[in-house]
Amino acid sequence: MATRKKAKAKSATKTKVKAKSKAASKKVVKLKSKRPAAKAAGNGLPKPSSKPYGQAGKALDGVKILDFTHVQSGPTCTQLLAYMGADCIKVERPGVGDITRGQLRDVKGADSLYFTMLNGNKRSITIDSKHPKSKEILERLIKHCDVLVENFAPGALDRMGLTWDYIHKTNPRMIVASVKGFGPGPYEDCKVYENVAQCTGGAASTTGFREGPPLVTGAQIGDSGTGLHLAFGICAALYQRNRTGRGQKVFAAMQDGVLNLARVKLRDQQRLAHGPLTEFSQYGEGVPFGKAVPRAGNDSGGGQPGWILKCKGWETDPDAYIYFITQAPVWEAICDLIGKPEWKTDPDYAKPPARLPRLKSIFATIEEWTMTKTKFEVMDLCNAVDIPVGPILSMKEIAEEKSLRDTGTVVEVDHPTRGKYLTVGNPVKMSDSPTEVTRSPLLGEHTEEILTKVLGYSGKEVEEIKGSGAITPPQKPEAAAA
Ligand code: CAO
Repeated sequence: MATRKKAKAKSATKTKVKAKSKAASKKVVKLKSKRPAAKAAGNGLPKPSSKPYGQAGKALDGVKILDFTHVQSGPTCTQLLAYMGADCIKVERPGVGDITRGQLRDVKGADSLYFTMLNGNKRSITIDSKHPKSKEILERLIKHCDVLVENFAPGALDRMGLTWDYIHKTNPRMIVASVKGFGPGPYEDCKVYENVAQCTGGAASTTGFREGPPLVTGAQIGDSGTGLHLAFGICAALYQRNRTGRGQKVFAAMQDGVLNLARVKLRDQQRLAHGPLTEFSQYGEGVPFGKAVPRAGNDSGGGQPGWILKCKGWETDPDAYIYFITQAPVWEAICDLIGKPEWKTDPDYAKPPARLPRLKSIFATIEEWTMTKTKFEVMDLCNAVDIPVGPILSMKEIAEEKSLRDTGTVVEVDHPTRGKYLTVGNPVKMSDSPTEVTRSPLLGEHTEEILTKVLGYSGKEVEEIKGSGAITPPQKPEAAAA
């Protein structure tokens, strides 16, 4: 019975579809003469732009971000979106601003590099979000923007009155994107900084040398890494909104972000159940494995063994080292280059499994060769025969590297109070959405511009708002008395 019902319904639908498609095909024929081909193709996309690449606007042109971020994780996310063309309106506390403006200051009276390098391409408005008058300003901002991004401590946004229910009611199209330290669970209410995330996301326990304590890494995988994850989620939510018409919550926990980047270590944890991790030098040294993935020093995390080796000058230059990968397909080239041609046929060295128990002595032999050359000479000689190696580049060398300047990965920006500084441009290059990096805003630099040009307040209203104290720093007691 049910099957027959289904069949009936199916045939009814078929008839409807047929009728519809008949009507539609009639319509298409009618439109064909008037409409461009892309429309007629029915893929929903506009006709391909005839403008040259790079001159058809930016990827996120028209996207408006209400940026409630501070410190590093959130600002990384919104800076990337701004690099892609989004209009990023950063809300800061009057007189104070993002705490990083004053942290690790190198130039007296100027915003720190910590702040300037994470807040380029944005506009700054100061609003005391807890002031009664600010409710109306924030409401206008919420109605105007597409995405609210925040990385306050858990509960802080709600305490400002900006709950999901309120935001969603005010602007159902608004995407609300948050970074927090942890997802739901025992630690969900905790404040979290970079290294807390590295330690709880599996990075620290697997970084460092076996004999030493856990180590954090210099790359900000907890902060910038999670900002990057959040930016990805926001772009996907914007895309989905094109179909659904509604916003959604986008949430990235720093612990999850770090774990995602440490995924190969969770892989190794499961492999441990089936025997020792043979690519770890610990295996060759005969040191038994414990219950959890150990720290692997400079062992390669993949299937091609590698290690960091000294190069000429290592006695005085802390960065005169190179990462050397004994990639199996180029093993014979390695043997020739380091003067060990006999290893090509020696059964103890010729095949990768035979090499695994003796990696330590193999790398010691290769190091005897690398120590006779500078890291750049090793790089040139190895790459000439397709051996993958990586010189340890210091931050000084990276800052001065011409090719990174040429590609816009390292950019020099001018700033009114601190002068010229270097920042990292967009690490993602897009052929039709070029990035122009602009300096970070001064605190509240765009407050009036945003109130009048974006939110439509009159000059008189702006003066009233100023007088209310909603966008100005609270008066010091002495000043108030004077
Ligand atoms: N007007 C008025 N008040 C404002 C304001 C504004 N424009 N902007 C922020 N505030 C208030 C907040 O409302 C909050 O007040 P309450 O706690 O009284 O409600 C207060 O400033 C402090 O916010 P916070 O708790 O987020 O800041 P913190 O310095 O104490 O903590 C941090 C910083 C990073 C630990 C915390 O924000 C956090 O855990 N964030 C989530 C995880 C994260 O992103 N960590 C990465 C940080 S980068 O290393």
